[in-house]
Amino acid sequence: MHYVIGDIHNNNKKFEEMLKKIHFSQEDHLYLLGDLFDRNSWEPDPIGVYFNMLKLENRCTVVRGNHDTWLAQYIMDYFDFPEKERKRLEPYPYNSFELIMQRFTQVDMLNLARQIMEWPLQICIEVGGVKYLLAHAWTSMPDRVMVDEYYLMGRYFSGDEAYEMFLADGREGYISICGHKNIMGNGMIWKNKRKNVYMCDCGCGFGNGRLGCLCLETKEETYV
Ligand SMILES: [Mn+2]
Repeated sequence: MHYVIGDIHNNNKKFEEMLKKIHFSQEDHLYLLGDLFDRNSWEPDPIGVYFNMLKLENRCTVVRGNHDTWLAQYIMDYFDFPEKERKRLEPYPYNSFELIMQRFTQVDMLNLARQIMEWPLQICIEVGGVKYLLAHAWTSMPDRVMVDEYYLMGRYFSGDEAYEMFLADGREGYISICGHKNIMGNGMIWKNKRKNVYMCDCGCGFGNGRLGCLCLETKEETYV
């Protein structure tokens, strides 16, 4: 089976719980829709999320989210800055940088940042004869490559009208699956009437949120 999981946001406990609940096996493949890091004020575990993702090896594909990008860019900027002057840098506005700094060396951190920046902004896959576009905030037709912010930020980049149109119509010939925003604020995967857009962020970064998982073959939704 092919599974898609939205924004994990440092919630390693729910990530592990989900893999157990869907009985994720050697034959399965997992797509993560970005925003693995930041948020979760009660039990944040960015390194746990990262190692669990690494453990899945080639059974896991990650598309990059805005928070992943911001973290990677901050890490690179931080170590580019002369050591004595780093105190003058604005602190990273979320918790992941500080938490990872407590355990990773400079080399580890820069490797993490480089790896994050290699995660694609959009992937196009075919499962059971159906074509899918997977991106963090919204998708483009594969032959129309847009700037990073387009895929990372969705409505903030494009304006509300274009975003509403995307949610209503999707992309012709594809099922689009994104994360980034829990559309109804109810901790559920959202889908449009045409069933060609699925929004999988279920608010996992927030105390009352959940982690959602969509199975591509069955369209079954699983929540923890
Ligand atoms: Mn996001």
